[in-house]
Amino acid sequence: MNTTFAKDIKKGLTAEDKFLSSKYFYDDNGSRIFQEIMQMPEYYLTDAEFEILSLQSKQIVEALGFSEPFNIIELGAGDGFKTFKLLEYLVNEKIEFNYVPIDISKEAITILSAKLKERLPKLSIKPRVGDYFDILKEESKNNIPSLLLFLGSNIGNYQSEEAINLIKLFNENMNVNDKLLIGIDLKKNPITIQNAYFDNAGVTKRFNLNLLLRINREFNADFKIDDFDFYCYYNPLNGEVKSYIVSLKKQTIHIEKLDLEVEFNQNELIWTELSKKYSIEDIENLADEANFSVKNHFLDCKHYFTDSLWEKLG
Ligand code: AVI
Repeated sequence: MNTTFAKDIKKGLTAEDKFLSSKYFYDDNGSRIFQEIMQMPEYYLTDAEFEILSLQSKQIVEALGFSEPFNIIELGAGDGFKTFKLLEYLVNEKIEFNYVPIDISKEAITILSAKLKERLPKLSIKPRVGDYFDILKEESKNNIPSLLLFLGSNIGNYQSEEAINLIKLFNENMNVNDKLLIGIDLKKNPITIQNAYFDNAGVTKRFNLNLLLRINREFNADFKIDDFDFYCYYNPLNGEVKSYIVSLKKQTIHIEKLDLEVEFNQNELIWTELSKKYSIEDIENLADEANFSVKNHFLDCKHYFTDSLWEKLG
């Protein structure tokens, strides 16, 4: 049994205001649904970041200012689809570098490596499966200049304090002058944001409810999916999209392997996800707090998204 997951379910479902963390969305099925989300026209984030890396790779590489061979270390590489454009540019320009994709999913890393070997045979790739920080610490010891990639607006899924702590941890495991390219979704017309998360086809609803199916499977629970719905809203005042699972009736759920019964009132919520949006000023404050200086913001043409380049200060 996954014991941290077990503890988190117990804690979240016995709390006054129920919650479950979106980090548990990504079992094999959830990862597949997330791929579907990234292909939805409403989910502009993926296209915007793809555009940045397709059209501005040259500028990004020039801004790095590395004069010797370097490492590109990608945290949570996933399918590596976006990164491909940056890698392709570097290979075509015959710039010497080594690509180190890190992911906790062995399956994701195997698929990514196979795909890259086929499409970019000249790429030097050193895939790693495991915990970001263990690997980052190891890599920083060999003193090769490094560019860390933390793309896809993953930082948006962390609450303010956690986001700062995570970036501070990146900083502690980097060398002075190393760079971080961080993908962040920007504040924009609230309707555009709302539509990206409350999609008409209900893909994001499936993504959320899959978490209940996962708990059924891994902990012998009896959530009936039809008795739950999905709700989310964007608050433009604080930049937060919050997502919830809604119990459609008063019901009791049994989670056998946790020896737990969970009571739900009609319309009771489980908070599942935060997807935070930032302004450029918010981003600069975040960098500042974690001892980085911001070198550039690379925006897409609609100014929906930024890949911001930060440098670790001495
Ligand atoms: C992975 N993460 C940045 C996505 C986001 O936009 O918060 C996950 C997601 N949730 C709903 N749609 C996409």
